[in-house]
Amino acid sequence: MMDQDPVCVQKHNGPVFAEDDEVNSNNTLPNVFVYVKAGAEKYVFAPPSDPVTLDQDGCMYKPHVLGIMVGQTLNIVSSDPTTHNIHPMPKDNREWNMSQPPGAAPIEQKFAREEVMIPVKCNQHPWMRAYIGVLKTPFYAVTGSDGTYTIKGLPPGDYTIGAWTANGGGQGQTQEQQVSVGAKETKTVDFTFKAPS
Ligand SMILES: [Cu+2]
Repeated sequence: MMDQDPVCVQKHNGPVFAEDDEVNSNNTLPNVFVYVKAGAEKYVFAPPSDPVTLDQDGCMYKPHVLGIMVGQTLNIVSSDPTTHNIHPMPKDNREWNMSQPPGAAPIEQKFAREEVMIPVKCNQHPWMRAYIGVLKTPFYAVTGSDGTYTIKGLPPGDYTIGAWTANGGGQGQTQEQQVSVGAKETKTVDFTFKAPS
């Protein structure tokens, strides 16, 4: 229900559904954050100079789930003619909230520590949610509309792969699996989540 802000309603032609419990047409999940949870600590990576963009469009965060590296710039923009108030709610990073009126400059922020996941809300629109995974390595991905993900460039070794989804009746779910990767080897790691009861 977006009725409290007519500007938000205007951008949608029909009903809008909660993104957290979305399921793909092939019964897989989008917006699962998959990442190397352990095993890559000995490698040091500089954050990319390219920012990660978080847009607010139709009073929804796009993307709904994103990964970013420690020290990489998060570039927050708005495509809406209404005021948003972006409010990440971390446990291990600094908490802040900033208003962004229509036409305001992008907001640039960085995260100093690893954290999976940081929920983001909007203090103006209670339905708005995004989730940010912050890592020291570039080894993460978010599943798309076919439920797949790809993590490339992992050096040979033994790793713990973590997976997080908001799907789960408001609680979210996490899983992990072990995998060994050899040189130039490709491995498949599938996760199966339960439907919320
Ligand atoms: Cu908002």
